[in-house]
Amino acid sequence: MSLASVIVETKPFEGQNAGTSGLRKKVKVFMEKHYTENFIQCILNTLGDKIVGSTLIVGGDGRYFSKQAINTIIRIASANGVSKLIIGQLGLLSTPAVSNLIRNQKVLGGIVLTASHNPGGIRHDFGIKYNIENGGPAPTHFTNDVYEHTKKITSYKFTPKLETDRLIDVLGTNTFNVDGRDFVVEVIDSTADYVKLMKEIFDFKKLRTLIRGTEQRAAFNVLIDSMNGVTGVYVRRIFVEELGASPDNNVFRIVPLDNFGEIHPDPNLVYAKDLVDKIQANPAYDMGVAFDGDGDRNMIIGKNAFFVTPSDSLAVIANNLECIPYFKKHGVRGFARSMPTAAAVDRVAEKLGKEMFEVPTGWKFFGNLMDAGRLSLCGEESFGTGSDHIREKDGIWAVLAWLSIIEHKNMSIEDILKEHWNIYGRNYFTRYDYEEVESDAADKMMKHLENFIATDGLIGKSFSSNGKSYKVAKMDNFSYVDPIDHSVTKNQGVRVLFDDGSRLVYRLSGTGSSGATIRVYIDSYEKKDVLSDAQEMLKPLVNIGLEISQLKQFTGRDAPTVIT
Ligand code: VG1
Ligand code: CO
Repeated sequence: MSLASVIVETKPFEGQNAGTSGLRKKVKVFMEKHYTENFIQCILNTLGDKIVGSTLIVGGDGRYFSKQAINTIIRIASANGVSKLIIGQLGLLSTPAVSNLIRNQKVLGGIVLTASHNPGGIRHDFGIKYNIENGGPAPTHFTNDVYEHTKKITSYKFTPKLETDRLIDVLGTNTFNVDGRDFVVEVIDSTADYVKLMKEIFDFKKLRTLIRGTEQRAAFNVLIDSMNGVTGVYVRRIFVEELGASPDNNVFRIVPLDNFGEIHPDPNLVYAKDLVDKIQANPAYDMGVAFDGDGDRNMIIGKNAFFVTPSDSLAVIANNLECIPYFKKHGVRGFARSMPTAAAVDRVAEKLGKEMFEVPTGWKFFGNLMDAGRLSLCGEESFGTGSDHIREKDGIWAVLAWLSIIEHKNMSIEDILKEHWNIYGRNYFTRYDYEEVESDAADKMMKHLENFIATDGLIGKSFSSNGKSYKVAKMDNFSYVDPIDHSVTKNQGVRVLFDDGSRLVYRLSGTGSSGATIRVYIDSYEKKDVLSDAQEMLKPLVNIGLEISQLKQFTGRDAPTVIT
């Protein structure tokens, strides 16, 4: 039977513009009549003629409203002439798995249904992100085009009679006829392709020996926390089934829940406190790991919850790539980090004679460099690490990379870090987040800072706190020229650069769904004194950062919501 599509009249909604990583709003906003439909149609409108006969990947972290959104996508895509949708079973695909599928199935792109580390459930956040042919997040010019479409949309195409009920629950291929054309929905195993990729990159045999132990070497005891997010299904397949980890003692919260069990699925010391407590309480654990909702972020801690900053994690991986088979085979090109990320990896790049890039916050800025063959490994201070095996950051990849290094070096995480600092010195780093600040107050604070830039007001000025003094050498608002397509991205964060190389960065988050989140990044390099407590070490700079920005005065906040 052929199904007929219809044209549904609609009106534009305000504010359908992507932030750092897709459109993120409260679930109740996505539930408004036509809201989700409009946005999906506008993605397809932006793709234009390419959409007819195309294949798209669809999946996400399984958060509340995913199923409804997938049903909408099926009905709108079919009506617009898309030939095929490849959907993860139950709608589950981690963000890295989507990136991989787009690449290995050689399709036009993918729609990722996630608000990542933002909380989920009916009262919380939902998100939609489009990834392009290379598997990476759509670049700014694309998301700007989508936004322009959302401002003038008058109708969308829809196939109302296409029966989607339970369609994504069962593996298999379903063929429909819409307006006389075949339209296929293929429901695939969420993990198969991704597991295959990981097996090509890493030596699973060695890693299994590490996890299980041998007669000569005790088992390396990990505790992996999926925080009730989508990585649970991958953790079970990879760590339990392939690498022999114990389902009872080595993994927890590995069943994806649509509200993440009402926790904030953000792997940092505050929101992954359960993991930190468990590792602290049980010294038998050698490593603790947590992921975010959609599986692109990772946090690594060692025995007794020894914390590895993501900036250091990146540098250590960069310094040890030779123990990962993928890099032996493909060679190592350049390295990159987002601007607020501490420069630990820069020192490794210098020593190894690799190109080093500093890009704005957000993974979309790494894609061009990877496609041009200039970038192998990159990361962000926000718990994102990844390589050119795909075009998204990849939490599970990062953990397998760490395990490969540990297997190779036969050292504890803490000792690996200490060895690294002894060679390279240490970038002490901390980030203060002030979440859900009143937008107006946050804007005023940023204006106040920009005013210093405009007037050169701070250059040459010294600030002191707790007996330490810092002199401002330079101040700017970071802007980036893409070395490949020469596009310019401005206003990516106010930087105060001191003459000893220490640094303060201020920016507003682009992933929140209400109010504003102010992020203050504090970074200071020490050549010799590498074993101090980071918070103690950075206290003076933090105080100076608060003084310069007058954050308390503008926002009324005495303390940050999260310190990393
Ligand atoms: C945050 C992080 C950024 C990351 C982005 C998406 O953005 O700071 O480094 O790329 O989240 O990560 P912002 O604009 O809120 O600072 V995810 O795992 O939320 O897709
Ligand atoms: Co994420």
